Amino acid sequence: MGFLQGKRALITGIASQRSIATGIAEAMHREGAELVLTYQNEKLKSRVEDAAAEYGAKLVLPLDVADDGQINECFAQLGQHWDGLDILVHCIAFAPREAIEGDFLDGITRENYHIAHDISAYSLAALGKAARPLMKGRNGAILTLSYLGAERALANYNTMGVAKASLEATVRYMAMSVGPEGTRVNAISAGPIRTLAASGVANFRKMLTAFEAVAPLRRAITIEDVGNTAAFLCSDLARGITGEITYVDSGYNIMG
Ligand code: 0WD
Repeated sequence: MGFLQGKRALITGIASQRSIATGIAEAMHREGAELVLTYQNEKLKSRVEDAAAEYGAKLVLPLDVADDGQINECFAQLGQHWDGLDILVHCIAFAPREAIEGDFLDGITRENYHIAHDISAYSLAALGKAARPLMKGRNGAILTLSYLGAERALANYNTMGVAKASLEATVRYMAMSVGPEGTRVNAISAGPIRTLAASGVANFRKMLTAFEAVAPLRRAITIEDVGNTAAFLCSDLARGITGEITYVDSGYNIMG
């Protein structure tokens, strides 16, 4: 029997087979969780439906986190499908291209800053707030994905780094908010993985090569690595862990 047997999980952020959310769906399904998946737009719908078929998810819902109406509708529909939710996985980030390349100040505008924070950080709080009534009192877990650029100034990551710092602080404040109801909130700070989102970051390939040379484990991270840690963090095995940022990065962050 898997260690997520009987758990119900909503997983956002599947955009391709390479998405980190795909690795998380795979691991959670393997450990016995029932899944519902969301897709951002019509273009991604059929891919997410394929993933749903693979992981036995009986419901697939549209969810663009820029739209409050869609957030409300998503949880209304989820509430009709399930009478409670145990796991919420947030695998969503976006920043306009010019805000994630070159000189930080050259690429930043009020609009870019706003979009990056709205989609990449505020959305975690928005989903957590909408999910709260369904998650209350079930020893549930919320999980999001961050990156080292939240705490170090890394070339090109720029505005997304600022948004990830906000996301990590949001994890801590949410943990304080829903902890008394038995819900935990954590983040995984993943090493670089070649996904659609990563291809938007300038010089990603060069960064990956440098990462493999320096990281203690001398290898890149896979979506399976992140998926397995996500499954653990959202399970009762991790019931003492909340408000934490867990590094799944071959140890890269410990290096000077
Ligand atoms: O190296 C990496 N790939 C790392 C990614 C290292 C550390 C962290 N992360 C984070 C990302 O910042 C993100 O928060 O992991 C999370 C998942 O990213 P991913 O798996 O690397 O990327 P991808 O497969 O592209 O999924 C991200 C998805 C979007 O895909 P695209 O590429 O089409 O933008 O986030 C979703 C979308 O499906 N997304 C949204 N979903 C709902 N509403 C929205 C939105 N407005 N915007 C983006």
